[in-house]
Amino acid sequence: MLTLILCAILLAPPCIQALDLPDLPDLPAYHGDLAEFDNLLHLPSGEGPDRMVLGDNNGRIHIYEARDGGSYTEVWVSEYLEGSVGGVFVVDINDDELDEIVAYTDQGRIYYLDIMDYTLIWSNSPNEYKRITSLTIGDIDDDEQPELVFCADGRLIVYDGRDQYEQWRSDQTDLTAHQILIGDVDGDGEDEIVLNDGYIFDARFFDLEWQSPEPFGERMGLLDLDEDQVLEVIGEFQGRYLRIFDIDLRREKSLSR
Ligand SMILES: [Ca+2]
Ligand SMILES: [Ca+2]
Ligand SMILES: [Ca+2]
Ligand SMILES: [Ca+2]
Repeated sequence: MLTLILCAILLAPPCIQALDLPDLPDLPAYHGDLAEFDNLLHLPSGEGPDRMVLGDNNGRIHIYEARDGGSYTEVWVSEYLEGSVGGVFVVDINDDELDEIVAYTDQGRIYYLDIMDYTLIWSNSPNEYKRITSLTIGDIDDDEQPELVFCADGRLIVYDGRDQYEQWRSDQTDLTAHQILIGDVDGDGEDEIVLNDGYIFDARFFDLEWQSPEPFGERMGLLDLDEDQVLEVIGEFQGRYLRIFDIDLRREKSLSR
């Protein structure tokens, strides 16, 4: 019996892995989970050794290549990018069927880099935004290219990824989210933009659907935990404590029986 229970536990799908995390080296748990970092990503594997992109606090992007024995070595470093790097992405941002490296900084700069030779393809103008607190990328409308969705200077901004212009900006000027997710969190078949500071916007028409009286945590994930085919927001507070929010019911889920 005990063996059966142990097998069931071992074979149970690990829930957290269901969140869309990049594949990073399989290190022992005490090395920390690098896949959780916004500023460290594997580049798609090609012919050569495994490569990683890392954005640092001092405004530089680094490329590391795998060497024997599980080590990595730096093979390229960028010029200074204005501000601390807030996040890096690998995505076909300009709809030419080739992935780019996309990075943003806390001082309002966005950069596209070539994924093979790391040359700068595009950056926004230095004075367009003073501060970006969070940025994500997703295709939220009918055109085929992805949009950059970010909080800049207190507003939520939707920015065309290929043609690089502001498609929309919120009337709200007090938005300072540090994480943004895109997903259908109320089961109506349309995506919402979820800000960790408690705002839910319709991703298509940008109506403010709900302003939660409290934030959803410093870090969030989306998962359906109650089989109603609606994703819940799982919010992490102080780096560990979890609370679960039913956005369709506009309340924190009660987990007590
Ligand atoms: Ca591209
Ligand atoms: Ca689009
Ligand atoms: Ca929805
Ligand atoms: Ca659910």
